[in-house]
Order: sequence, then structure tokens, then C-alpha cells
Amino acid sequence: MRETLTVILAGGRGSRLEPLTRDRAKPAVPFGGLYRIVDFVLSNCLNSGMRKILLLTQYKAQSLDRHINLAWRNYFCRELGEFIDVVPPQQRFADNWYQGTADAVYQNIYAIEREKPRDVVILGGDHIYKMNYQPMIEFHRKMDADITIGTLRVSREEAKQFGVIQADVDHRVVGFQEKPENPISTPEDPDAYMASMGIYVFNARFLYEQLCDDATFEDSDHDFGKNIIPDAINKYKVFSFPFMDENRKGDAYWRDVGTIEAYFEATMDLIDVDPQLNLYDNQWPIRAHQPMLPPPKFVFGSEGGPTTRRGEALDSIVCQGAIVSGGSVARSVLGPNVRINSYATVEDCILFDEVEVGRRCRLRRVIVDKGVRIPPETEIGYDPDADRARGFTVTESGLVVIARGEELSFSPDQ
Ligand code: ADQ
Ligand code: ADP
Repeated sequence: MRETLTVILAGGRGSRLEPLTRDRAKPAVPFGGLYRIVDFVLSNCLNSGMRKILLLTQYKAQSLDRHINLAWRNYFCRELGEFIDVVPPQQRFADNWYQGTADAVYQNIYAIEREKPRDVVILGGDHIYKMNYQPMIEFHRKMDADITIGTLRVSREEAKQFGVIQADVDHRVVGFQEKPENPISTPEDPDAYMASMGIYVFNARFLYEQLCDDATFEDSDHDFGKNIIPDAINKYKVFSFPFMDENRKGDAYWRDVGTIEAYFEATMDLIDVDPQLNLYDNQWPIRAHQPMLPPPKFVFGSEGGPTTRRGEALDSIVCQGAIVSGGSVARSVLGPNVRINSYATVEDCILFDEVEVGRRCRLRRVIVDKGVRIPPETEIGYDPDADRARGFTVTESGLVVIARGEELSFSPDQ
């Protein structure tokens, strides 16, 4: 592992996650109450023993940068050759910012070479999964591969959004389609498709050569999925490493939370009684920034009488500092310092840090960004047209997203 350098691509714009990515990069978007999306890949790195990390950022990196400093810097010891460096675009070779993902790596080629790694592992910064990368690196070395691509079985519909791989019985990649209209299935099952997880192990020297070559091609997008991988298939040794769940002996859990719907579904997966991605597994801890906050508290409600509401949360995740006072929460995730007031009902919601839900509010299938105060007696998630008219983002399935700084002045103040 000491001969491995890890590069995490954390510069995705995340436009399909708007408005959650309005002020922050996609890897910095909160997930599961306590975490940021990037904490999953970083926890995987740490748990796999990968301790030389370059995190390449691009858009709106301030929140991400601060998070890395608060949550991650202390796990790495420079004296032992370990580091996590957040690298903004270098603009060394060009006036513009990074073009594709390969360009992002190319612009940092000196920082990579300086470490003299044997292999370079390239990972996306915005997927939710638990994976030990060691077996993949060992497989790459055993096969004497130039590139090894992490892959996963998906359905036809899903396959269209990913790179799709065709491999022979020895896992040698013989075909690759980037986000194809007509994906090609695996030979053994016409309903199964092998998707690229966008994670790669490269032989370091081979990577330098490919990036330098690609940089000279003017008509290239300078992207791994669009250029580097498809161009390498027939010329070099490219292998597929299928990512499996060793405990469940089947397909592993991996989610691209690139859209609001996918983000919501993956969050709801955490609430399952027996979740496929278990956060309570101390064999594979997912680390996060844990501010010093008091424990969550549940209060019976301030007024007596027959209509008194218990403060309760069922099938939910509730973070430190939250107070549920006389309100009822179900199938939801409450971030740190959230307040739920009396007679409010919150169902199938995701509330980020410091959201306050006023008395008698009714919220259903709503995602609320950091610090938003919902005035008393507000109803959200019951009438999509009304929600759109208030300026909220409403998805096709009726999920409502309330952005940070949204003025909620349509309801009487109490
Ligand atoms: P996409 O996810 O569409 O497909 P892309 O948008 O290039 O690929 O993002 C890959 C990763 O790089 C993301 O983590 C993103 O945040 C980051 N990123 C994008 N541009 C960047 C830049 N200029 N600088 C730094 N980071 C950047 C890719 C592959 C597919 C594969 C999917 C799996 O191309 O073949 O199936 O990932 O999600
Ligand atoms: P996060 O919510 O991800 O922790 P921060 O609170 O650090 O992010 O904010 C990220 C960036 O967005 C900062 O540069 C901050 O100044 C900016 N920002 C915060 N709130 C707003 C807002 N309401 N409108 C515009 N920019 C904002």
C-alpha cells in the first residue's frame, strides 16, 4: 500500500443535485445526517490502508476544503509519509480550468510523480459504498494489468448512465461503451450489464504515458470514460474487477447519488431495518466530522391536555444536538441541531443541520438545506403546484427541495 498513490476526483459540478450543490461541491453535500458524501470514499481509503491521497477539487471547493481540514487531516502523519492534500486546479498548462477527469489528473502529474508510486488508484468522490480496495490492487498486480476498472452488475436502464464493459472469462476487457443508448449485456445473462464504477487502478508509468499522449490530442475531451479507457482497450491490458459483497455473497451496495431522486433513495436505504449499507458495522467505520454537541433529546411537548403530542422519531436517524419537542418524526433523517416543535409532523424527510420546523407544520418528502427555518403551520410536500409557486424545487416524483437562504415568509409568524 505504501507504493500506491490515491487520487480522488472531487470536482464534479453536481448540477443534477441542484439546489443542494448551489453553494458547495457535490462531494461536500451532507448525507445521512452526520456525513458528507466524500466521507464514504475517504473512509474506504483509510480502512484499506491507503494513506497518500490527493483530492482534486474544482467548483465551490471552500466547504469541502474546510470539511477535509476538520474531519480528515488528523488521521494522516506526514512524518510517516502519509498525507491528504486538497489540490485546486493548477492552471499550469492552460488558462482554463480542468477539462475532463484525465486533464484534472494530468495537471497534477508532477505531484503524482514526485511520490514515485507503483500504482495510482483513481476514485470518484461522490459515491456511497463500502469497499476494500486492497483486493482490487492485488488483482491488478497479479494480472500485470495496465488498467483495472472496478465494475458492478446493473440493470439495462441503469447501464445507460454509466460506462458499460464487456469482458472475457478471464476478466480482460474487450469492449467499452461510455453511457450507451444501447448497452451490451454480459454473455451469461441478457438482463445484466457490467458498469464501470469510475474507479481505476493504473500502473503509474503507463498512466503518465497515456496522459501525456492524450494532452496532445486537440479533439480529445481529456476524460477517462470518454477517451483514455476506450482508447486503451484494444492496445493494452485492461481488466475488470467485479465488486462483490463478500458477506452477502452477491452484488455489492454502490450508489451514484447524482440526482435528487437517487440521493433521497440512498438516504432512505440507511433507515431500512437491515440496511445493505450498515453504518453500525465497526469493522468498517465511516468517519465524519463530529462536532462536540449534546445528545439528541425527545420532549413530551409543552402543553398538557388530550391533544398533547409526544416528541418522537420512528424509523429515523437523529443526530447530536437535535431536539424533538412534542413533534412526530417518521422515516426521516435529522441532521445536527435540528429542532422539531410541537404538533409538527415530519415524514420521509431529510433535514440538514440547524433546520427548525415550527409548530403544527406538516412536511412530507421534503429535503431542507442547512439553517432553514420553517415558520409554524406550514404545509410542504402535499401540493406540488403550490410548492413550485413558492419557488421550491419539486422533482418529477414530487420530492420538494428547500435551498439554503430560502425565504419562507408565506405563512403567519408566531
Ligand atoms: P461520470 O460520473 O459521468 O462517469 P464525470 O462527470 O467525469 O464522470 O465524474 C467522475 C468523477 O470525477 C466524479 O467523482 C466527479 O465529481 C469528478 N470530476 C469530474 N470532473 C472533474 C474535474 N475536472 N476535476 C476533478 N474532479 C472531477 C464516470 C465514468 C463512467 C462511470 C461513472 C461511474 O466516465 O464510465 O460509469 O463515472 O459513476
Ligand atoms: P456547508 O453547508 O457545505 O457546510 P458552508 O456553510 O461552508 O457550506 O458554505 C459554503 C459556501 O457557500 C461558503 O463560501 C459560504 O460563504 C457560501 N454560502 C453559505 N450560505 C450561502 C447563501 N445563503 N447564499 C450564498 N452563499 C452561501
